[in-house]
Amino acid sequence: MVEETPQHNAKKTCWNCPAVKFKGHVDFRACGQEAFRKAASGQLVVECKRREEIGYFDPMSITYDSCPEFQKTDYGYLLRGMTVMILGIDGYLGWPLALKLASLGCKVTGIDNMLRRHLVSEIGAQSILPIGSVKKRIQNARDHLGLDIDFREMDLLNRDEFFEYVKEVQPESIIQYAEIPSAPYSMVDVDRAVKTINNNVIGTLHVMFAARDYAPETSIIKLGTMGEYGSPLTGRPIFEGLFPGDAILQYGDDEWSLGGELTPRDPVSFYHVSKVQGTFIVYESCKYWWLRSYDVMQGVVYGLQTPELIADKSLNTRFDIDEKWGTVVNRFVAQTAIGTPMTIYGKGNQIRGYISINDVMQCMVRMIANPPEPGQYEVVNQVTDLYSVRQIADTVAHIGKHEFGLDPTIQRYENPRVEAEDHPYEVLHTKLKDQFQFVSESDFEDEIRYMFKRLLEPDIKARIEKQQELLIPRTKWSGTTGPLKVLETFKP
Ligand code: USQ
Repeated sequence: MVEETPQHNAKKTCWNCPAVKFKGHVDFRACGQEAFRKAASGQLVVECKRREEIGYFDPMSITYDSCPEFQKTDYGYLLRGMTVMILGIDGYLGWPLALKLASLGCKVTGIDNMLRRHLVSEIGAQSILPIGSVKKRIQNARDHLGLDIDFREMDLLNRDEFFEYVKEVQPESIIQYAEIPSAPYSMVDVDRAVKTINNNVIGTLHVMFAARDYAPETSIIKLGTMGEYGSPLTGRPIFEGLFPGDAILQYGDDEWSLGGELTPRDPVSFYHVSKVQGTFIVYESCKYWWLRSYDVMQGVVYGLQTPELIADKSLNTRFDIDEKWGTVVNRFVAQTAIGTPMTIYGKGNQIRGYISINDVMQCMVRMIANPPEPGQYEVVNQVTDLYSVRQIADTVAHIGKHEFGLDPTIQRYENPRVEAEDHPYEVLHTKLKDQFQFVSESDFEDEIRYMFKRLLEPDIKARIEKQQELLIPRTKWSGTTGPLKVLETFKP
């Protein structure tokens, strides 16, 4: 008989479970979390919010695989009917995550202030996959997948309303997706830089204070970005947020341990600066208030399919391809689909970490299923592959030409951004695999094929053509907006 590999969180205990009430606050900083956990074993008692009948018990005495409140899923043991709050539920990632979690039996509730729709339409663009109102999307999820999703139109910046909501819902997990995600948008002018920083930073502060006061056991998953780290020119590795225990700083004749300290950040736009600020807010809140969080350094996301999204076209997630709101892989496929050139900025040797939307969903569910310990702040680098911009253009061109009969062109522009164009990029991203049993289910080329298939549907292609002008880069990091010099045009 083949022995089944135990699931990543099978032996986690009530110590990690957000359904447990910890009585009183204990300052774990005095002794370190690990030491505290050991010392607390057998001495600390808790209550279960879901199974009040068992009274007080040792949190280390019940494991997930032995608790009837947990169900076994493909993503690990998951609290039955877990209450998950998604902030920014109407977005590119928020919507598919809502569908995925609801289909796993979670109670999904979310807010959105419709800012993304508004900002995209402000520049004359729109999602090129048609999406209905949130009310309609929720109805479609009910009709096609039998799912119930709770939605409130609310601005995370409206503090009183948001605090009331957290108090009422008592989320077991909060997903912070309610951020303005565009680097170019944040660089247009002072208004947009301020709006980005204000929205993202104050929003995250609200999340942490709401958790402290109304849901202290909740597990918070905060979306950061790989762009927080920049691309260190020395080629030193990009660790997962914190230096590993054996990292050493050597200076002069002395050596110091760096273990556990936040690694350097070198953000590449004011949007990325807002994410670095978010990192410090979450890191400090976990330390001060015993909150728990995964800070997810996500690479550039691409693609448009998850099993739930493709169940029916009315369940599409939004898909932007204009110069401000579209990301590079999605843009290149859209540009090639309508016969306009792929716009490489500068040399195209810039390397970034990438991940498909389907893999993002898998990672998120695994992290939701396996919450951090009280007081634990952990960073996870959420990428699967590294590519240069030129490699992406070549792959899109190859598939477009040989499998879809298209005529791909590349146009290199003077780089509107301030970023290194030739740089080493040594990213460590082992936690997803080692701690959450994540295995990628996506193939880069297959995702591009699927995107071509959808974007070449006549009605979708027509929607891209309508915003053709908006595909051309115009936003410069210098603060001016206008046409950029074309350096080279060629057929790959
Ligand atoms: N690029 C081009 N041509 C284009 C668009 C982009 O050459 O038409 C280049 C950029 O110069 C950059 C790379 O492609 O070197 C990635 O750019 P992007 O616009 O796809 O992504 P970025 O601005 O870095 O931001 C996106 C998301 C953001 C997320 C981030 C992850 O918009 O929300 O945080 O990816 S990361 O890049 O790892 O920081």
